[in-house]
Amino acid sequence: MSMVKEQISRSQQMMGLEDKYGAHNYHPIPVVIGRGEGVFVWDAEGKRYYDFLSAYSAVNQGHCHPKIISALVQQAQKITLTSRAFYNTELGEYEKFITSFFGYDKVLPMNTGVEAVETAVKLSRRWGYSVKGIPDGQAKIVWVENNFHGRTISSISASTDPSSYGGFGPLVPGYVIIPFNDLTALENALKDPHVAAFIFEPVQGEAGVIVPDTGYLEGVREMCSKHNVLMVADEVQSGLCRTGRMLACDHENVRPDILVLGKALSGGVLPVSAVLADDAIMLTIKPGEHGSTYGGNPLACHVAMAALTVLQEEKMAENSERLGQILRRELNAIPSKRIKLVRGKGLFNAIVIEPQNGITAWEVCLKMAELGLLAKPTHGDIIRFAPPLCITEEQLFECIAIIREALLSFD
Ligand code: IF1
Repeated sequence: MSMVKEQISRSQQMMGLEDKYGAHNYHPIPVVIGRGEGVFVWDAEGKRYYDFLSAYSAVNQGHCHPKIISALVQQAQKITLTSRAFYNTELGEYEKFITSFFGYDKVLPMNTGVEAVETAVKLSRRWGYSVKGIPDGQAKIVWVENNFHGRTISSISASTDPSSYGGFGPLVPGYVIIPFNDLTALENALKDPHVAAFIFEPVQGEAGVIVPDTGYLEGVREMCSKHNVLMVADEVQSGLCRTGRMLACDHENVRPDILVLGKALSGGVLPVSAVLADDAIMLTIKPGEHGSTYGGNPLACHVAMAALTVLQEEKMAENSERLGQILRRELNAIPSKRIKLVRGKGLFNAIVIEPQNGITAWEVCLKMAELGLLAKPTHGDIIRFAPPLCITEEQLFECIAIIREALLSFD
């Protein structure tokens, strides 16, 4: 008897392959993306969506930005990787470009965001021992509750989320965790002479776009200086125009001692991250004491220079600031009792959903996907809204209409 192979869509086929052959370390929204351009992505059946997650703020410049792709393609035909065993013709130019762009003496190039965070931890400890004079092996690092800095053992050791650190112990010692947005708690923690650094996100992403009180960043800067503790800003997600300024720290004109960048540093084209600091900190790591096979590869150098140039040339911080105000105003005006809270800075926003009669943030995201807008819940009841920063006002209003229709469809 011939088995009539039921027609399943290409998307279903792709999801089946991932289920069968891939680790189950994610629970994605059931949409299979095959193409992206600017604010749009298309699924395997050709349906178009607005991307309201931007790959967790890695595609701030928009999907497949032509200038970034061109930089990639051109360099890919010359030399892509030399390793740091030798010099290469592109790295010095890039290092000069990015240190001048952000105003630091030096950069240590890495690949993923968490590698850059790990580099910041190592730099902080090394500075603590060789400059601050902390007894060897006793350096402490202060972090904040509900942080997210990546998935390595060292980063999850700072986490207060059991789904991040649970079942992966033993964890890294020497970490102190205090509440976010609490300068009194910070002052108390920094009095400990063994503290080398305070590492935090200026706006907390994974926690659900938690914006600290005005004055917090200034307070952190003052306290770190007062107690001779390095202020380390993890701007992997909050940086690169996402919050309406080039860096979230720029909102209070605060300069961290160590700046950590990733994600949109490559415009979503390939993993590129960077740690920036001045010589007194950066030169505490000597040749052969830290590195990475791909760190500072020629391809990444050109992609990153193009990605940063695009942010500046296309005034994406200004667009983020202006459209973020409109987005929050319009979200607050949606007459749905399911929206408990709207918060954000620039185009880095989130709504907190009041679960009612079985409708949670997940169902709202499925409905928005059906209507042509992609977003994903975090921590159950929070939906992050972070479109590419190239979005136009007209497109934003189309997205707001979709979000409104999705929410009201459950009422
Ligand atoms: C996942 C979260 C976001 C980050 C900050 C460092 C890193 C990240 C502030 C590490 C990475 C990613 C990781 C990715 C999903 C995403 C994420 F939901 F996990 F928490 F954005 F909020 N600092 N965040 O946000 O950078 O090593 O990933 O390049 O793990 O699912 P990475």
